[in-house]
Amino acid sequence: MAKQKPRTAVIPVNEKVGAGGELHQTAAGTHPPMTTNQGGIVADDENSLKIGERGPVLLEDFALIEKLNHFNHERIPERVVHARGAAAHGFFELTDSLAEFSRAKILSEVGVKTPLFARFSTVAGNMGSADTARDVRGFAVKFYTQEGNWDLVGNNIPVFFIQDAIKFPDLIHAAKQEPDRGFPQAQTAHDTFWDWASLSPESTHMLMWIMSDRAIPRSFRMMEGFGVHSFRLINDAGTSTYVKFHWRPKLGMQSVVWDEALKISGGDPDFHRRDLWNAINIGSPPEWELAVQLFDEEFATSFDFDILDATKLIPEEVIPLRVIGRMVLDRNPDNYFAETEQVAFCTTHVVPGIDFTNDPLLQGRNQSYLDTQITRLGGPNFAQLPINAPRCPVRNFQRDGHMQMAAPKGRVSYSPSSLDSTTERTNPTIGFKSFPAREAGDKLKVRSPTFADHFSQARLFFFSQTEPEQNHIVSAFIFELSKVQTEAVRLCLMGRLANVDEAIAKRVANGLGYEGPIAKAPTTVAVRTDLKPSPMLSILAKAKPTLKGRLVGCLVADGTDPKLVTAVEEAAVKMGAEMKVIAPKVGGAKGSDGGLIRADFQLAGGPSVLFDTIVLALSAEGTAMLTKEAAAVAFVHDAFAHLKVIGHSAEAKALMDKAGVVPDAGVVAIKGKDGTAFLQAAAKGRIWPREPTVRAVF
Ligand code: HDE
Repeated sequence: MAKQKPRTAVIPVNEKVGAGGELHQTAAGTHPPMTTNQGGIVADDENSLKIGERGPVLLEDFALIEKLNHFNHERIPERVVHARGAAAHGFFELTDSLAEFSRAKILSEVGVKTPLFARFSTVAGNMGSADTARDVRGFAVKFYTQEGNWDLVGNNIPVFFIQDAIKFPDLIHAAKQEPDRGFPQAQTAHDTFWDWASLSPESTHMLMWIMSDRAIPRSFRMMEGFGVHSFRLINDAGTSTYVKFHWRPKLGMQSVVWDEALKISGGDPDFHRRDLWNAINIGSPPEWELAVQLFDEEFATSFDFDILDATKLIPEEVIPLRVIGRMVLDRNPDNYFAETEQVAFCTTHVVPGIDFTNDPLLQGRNQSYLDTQITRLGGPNFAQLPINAPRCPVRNFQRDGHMQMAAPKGRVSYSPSSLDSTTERTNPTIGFKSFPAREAGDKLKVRSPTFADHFSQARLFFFSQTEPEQNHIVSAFIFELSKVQTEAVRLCLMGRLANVDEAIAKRVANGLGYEGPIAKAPTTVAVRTDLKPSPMLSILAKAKPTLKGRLVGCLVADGTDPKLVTAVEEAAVKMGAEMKVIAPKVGGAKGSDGGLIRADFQLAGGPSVLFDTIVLALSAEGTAMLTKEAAAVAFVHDAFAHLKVIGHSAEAKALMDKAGVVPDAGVVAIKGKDGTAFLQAAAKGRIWPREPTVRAVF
C-alpha cells in the first residue's frame, strides 16, 4: 500500500495558511507550446480576433473556430443501456489449464498474463446518474489475447429478465425513464417497469435478484460477476464442453443497506467509480478469481432446467466452481472518454476454443453489440481505436470507411488473389471454427416448453438467503411497489409473488397495507418445485470477515487526542483498510496537544454512509460542540441505523445518546489508545441483530 502523509503534526493552528491567504501556486515547469489540430502554434488562447477592442469577432480566427467546432462535437451517443460506467486496466493470469476442454491459449497457457480492460456499469441510468441506484451491474471484460480479443460481457447477477432477445427493447423501455416525462431516472421504482414485469412471468427469478442486496453493491470490488449464458469450450479434437463463467471477488462480497444507498446517491453520486479509482491509486488493486462450471451434454439433458435459458442458473452445489485464474485491475485509465467511453464490447468477440450455444438471448446479443457500436462510435472502424485494438496482428481486406486510421499498401484488397504473394490468407488449422452442432427443425416463433418454469428458481433464490437478506427482498418489493401509482399493477405483481410463495406475497402485501389473501396470478406453469437451498447464492452466508479494502471514518473535533487517531489509523492500515478523518473544518482540527489533525472531509461533505465503520475520537470539548451540530448527530445516527460498528472514546457518549445509539455488540468503547477490539468487531461486518430495532421488518 502507498505511504500516507502523517495524519498528525504539531503545527500551530495559526500557521496553517499563509498570512495573505496565498494558497495557490502555479505548477512550475517548462510547458510545450500549444498548437491547433493542424500543429500551428497558438499565440493567444484567451481572446478572439476582433476589429478594435470592442468590435465584431472575425470568422477568420481559425483557432477560435476550430476550438469551438471541436467542442461542439465532443459528445457521442451514450450507451442505450449501461451508459454509466467506470473501468480499469489490468491483467488475467491463468492458474489452472483448461487445455483438455479448450484450444484457446488464454485458457490453456498457465502463467501467461493477458492484458485486459474491465468496465463496470449500471444498466438503467443515464451517464450522469448516481452509482448506488438499485440495478444490475454490468461486468464486462475485454481480454487482449494473443489470438485476438475475447469480450466476456457479463453482469453481477447470474440470470436475466428475459429468455428471448426480442423482448429486450420492451424491458429496457419499461425500466428507463418514462417517455413522456423523462423521469424517473436510474430506477425501476415506477409504473412502467412493474407493469411490464408483472405481465412477464419469465422475469420473476431476476426480480428476486434485483430486489436483493446484489443490486446495491458496496463496491465494484466486492461484486461477483457472471457470463450468464451457457457457452461452449472446444478443444483440439473439436469436442464441445458447456461452460458458465464466474468472477469471484478476493475482498468478498458486500452490499450497502437500502437507506444507505439512497443517501450515498446524494452524499457521493460517484461512490463506486471513486472507490475503484482510489483503490488502484493507493496501490491496492482489486482482484477476482475466474471460475468455471463445466458440464457435458448428458448433464444438460438431465438437468431440471434448460441450460439455454438465461433466466436459470446451475447451483454451485450441483456443479462446483473450478477456479482457473485471476484478474487484477492495477491501472486507472488515462482518459475517461478515450478508454471507458469508447471501449466497445461485443459478445461476438471470441477466440478459437470458445463458442456460442443456442441460448436465444445470446444469439440476439450477437447481433446487437456490433450494431450499436457503429452508431455509438460513428462507423465500422471502431476496432482501430487504441482501447479496442487487438494486441495481435490484424490483417484482412476490409477497407476504408469513416475514420480509417490505417493506410494499407498495395493493389490487392481482395481475396483470392495471385498478384501479391505476401497478402493474407485464411488458415483453417488455427482459425476460428464454429462447433458443427447438428440442427434441424421446423421454423417456429415459439418458446420452448423447457423454458416454462419461472417460479422454482425464484423460490430457490429467496429461500437460500439468510433472514436479513430475505427481509431486504421483501422491503425492496414494498419500496418499489409503493412508488407504483396504478393499483392494478401492484396487485398483479403480488399475484406473481404468490406464484413463488404465498407467504412472501403476504409479507409484501402487509407492508403495502393490503389485507386479506392474495390471489395467485394466472400462469401456464402449474408446478413449482421446492429445490434444495443453495447457500452460495447468499451474500451473507459466504461473507469474509475482513476489513481489507474497507474504509474507516474517524470523526474528530478540537480537543481530540491525536495519539488515538494515529493508533486507530495504524491498526486499520495493518488490517488492509484505509482511514479517513472527518472534522468540522476540512483544514483539520486542533488536537489536544495543540497540533493539527489533518482531515480528509468536512463534516457536511463526509456523511457516515461513505464509510464501512466509524470511530468517534472525541474529547468532552468536541462532543459538546458536535451535539449541537445536526450533521454530526446524523453522522452517528445513520451509522447506527445502517448497522455499522461504531468505535468511540468514552467522552463521545453524549453525542451517541443524542443520536439514539443503544449499546450493543457493535458499539465498542476504545480503551486507552487501542483500537484493535473495535476494528476486529468492524471486520465482522454489520450488526444484523440490530436491524429489527431500527426499522420495520415486514
Ligand atoms: Fe447487453 N447491451 N444486451 N446484456 N450489455 C449493451 O451494447 C443487449 C444483456 C451488458 O461496459 C449494449 O455497447 C441485448 C445480458 C453489459 O460497454 C447493447 C440484450 C447481459 C453491457 C446491448 C442484452 C448484458 C451491455 C449497449 C438481450 C449480461 C455494457 C451499449 C438480448 C450477460 C458493456 C453497448 C460496456 C451493453 C444489447 C442483454 C450485459 C445495446 C439486445 C443478458 C455489461 O448492444
